[in-house]
Amino acid sequence: MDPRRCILIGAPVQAGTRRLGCDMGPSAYRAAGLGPALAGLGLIVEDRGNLAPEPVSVPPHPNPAIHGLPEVAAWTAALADAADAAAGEGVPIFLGGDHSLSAGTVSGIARRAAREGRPLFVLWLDAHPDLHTLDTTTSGHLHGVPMAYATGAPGFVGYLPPLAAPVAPEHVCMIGLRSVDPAERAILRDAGIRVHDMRAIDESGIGLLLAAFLDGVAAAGGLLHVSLDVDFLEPGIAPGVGTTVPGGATFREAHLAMEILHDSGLVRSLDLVELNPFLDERGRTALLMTDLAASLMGRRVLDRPTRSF
Ligand code: EXY
Ligand code: MN
Ligand code: MN
Ligand code: MN
Repeated sequence: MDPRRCILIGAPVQAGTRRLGCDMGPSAYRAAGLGPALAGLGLIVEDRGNLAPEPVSVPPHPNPAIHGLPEVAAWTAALADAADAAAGEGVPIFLGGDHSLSAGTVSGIARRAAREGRPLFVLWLDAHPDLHTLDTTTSGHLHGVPMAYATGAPGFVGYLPPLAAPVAPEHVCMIGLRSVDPAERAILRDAGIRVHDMRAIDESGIGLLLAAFLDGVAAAGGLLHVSLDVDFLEPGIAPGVGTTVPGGATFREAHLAMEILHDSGLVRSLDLVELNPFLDERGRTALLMTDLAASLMGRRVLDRPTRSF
């Protein structure tokens, strides 16, 4: 596996939300210049285009709210295989697509980590914990369930693909939470997931919180998957998302997090999720996410001059 090889995999997943537009995400990242930005850092970039999953059949679920379950099941299977394979060659970067895609990417990387005999850790940068099960979701939007699935919560068997290796909740760190539903709150309380909400960022600084988690990953000899949801960011700087929540991470906090992740050398795979180009303003969110991904993947001595949008 070559850590300087970036493997771009488009995942135009839309089924996880009724708000249309996320399926345009991969195109927006390409238009924003993600490939050239990474190549400009001296990295090897391979864009494998967009995945197109084979349809699967899934029985109807008793929760009548649920939307898009067969499509999410198909994406989960395809993305798990893609993540497992690509992580053996380089660092896969998944261009979403809504956050339901992480059911596939996290479970696929977990399968690879288990084969390599190493623990998988997940850094979840999001306003939401995405910890609903198929039974607790009231919106029925499956972008709200991927972490419950990937950590082996009950109720997914027979609906989403069987998990080869559930992620240990103690290996998950969520930073940026500020919108948590009651059912998710109960899971968070009991599961042992490490959670740093926005107040913790305000009080301690994102650098200290992240460094403490990364020390644990390094000490355990773990692999790290990072899942970056656009709504982790303050909506004023990242309007291109369907689930804006005020009070998110600032430009500097997000960049610092990416730079610390880069310096750690621990990141094995990355999701860029929830970008909705239809809601964006002249591509500014796509450009910011592209800059953040570049800061995570490579070190720049000086930041580039501000680009006009
Ligand atoms: N918790 C809410 C729901 O389940 O509908 C909102 C989920 C939003 C999920 C976004 C992607 O992070
Ligand atoms: Mn999310
Ligand atoms: Mn979110
Ligand atoms: Mn920077």
